[in-house]
Amino acid sequence: TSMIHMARDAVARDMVVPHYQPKVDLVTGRVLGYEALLRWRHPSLGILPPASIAAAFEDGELAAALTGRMLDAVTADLRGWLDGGIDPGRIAVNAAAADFQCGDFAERVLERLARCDLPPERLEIEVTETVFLGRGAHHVERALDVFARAGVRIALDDFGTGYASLTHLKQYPVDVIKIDRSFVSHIEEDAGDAAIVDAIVKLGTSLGLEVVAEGVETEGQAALLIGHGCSVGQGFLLGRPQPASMLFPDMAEPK
Ligand code: G
Ligand code: G
Ligand code: NA
Ligand code: MN
Repeated sequence: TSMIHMARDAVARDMVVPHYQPKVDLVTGRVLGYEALLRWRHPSLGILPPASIAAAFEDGELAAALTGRMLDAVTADLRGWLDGGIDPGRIAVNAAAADFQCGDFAERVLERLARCDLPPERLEIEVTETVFLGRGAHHVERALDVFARAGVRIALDDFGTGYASLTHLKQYPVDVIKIDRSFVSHIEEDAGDAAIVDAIVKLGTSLGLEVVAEGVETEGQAALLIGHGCSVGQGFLLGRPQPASMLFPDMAEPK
């Protein structure tokens, strides 16, 4: 498809850039880290969201190439920040189901970190439950164990929208669950959504996990989340995804 061609082009011509969205302590306002979100810098159309190349994430080779580009960019940015005396906290990168097909995804990631002399604790890998269903599913358990032993944290993204989530929490070394935006958006007016958020927070907390609310857009939502015991959030209220150069404007852009 033309989308696949566009994605190949983006990879080949190095037009993949991360935008960083802060993860914030809802009580103190402190930034705890950032999620790197893929953006495609199109030569004439400008900055495009990942939906514009969504099909690429279904293609094993391309998806892995896109994640590789993201990891290269993120490790370079992180190295630059640390060298410049800036502590951006922990950086999360999204992995697709296809990333696990190669069987040595975790080793490849750790190698990239080592090459930039970055501690694995600086990185978080976000996966959705689709990784447990994709073609690389049989590699996922070992990969997550390799990450866990190295100190890379694992976040379960879009939590609550998949299936068999509870088994996954028990079976895999998950550190963080991210409550899907669809539950958070209506927490103020929908008692059902509020009950689901409350249950996820209780579940995560009692399992010793960090619980992050996605898509926090209003002060009212933030206040309710704190009331439900969820003290970490991400969303437009707290900060929009921004290019590296705009995160720490006092610092020269890392080369
Ligand atoms: O802003 P947003 O449009 O970035 O993201 C849309 C979707 O794309 C989200 O579900 C997000 O998790 C996913 N996504 C963003 N960046 C990446 C990436 O680098 N790799 C993968 N696999 N998914 C990403
Ligand atoms: O699936 P994932 O959680 O990685 O999706 C991240 C996506 O959500 C990105 O497209 C990002 O731009 C978007 N996003 C982040 N914060 C908000 C928000 O507060 N509201 C909405 N509608 N989208 C958000
Ligand atoms: Na994500
Ligand atoms: Mn999500």
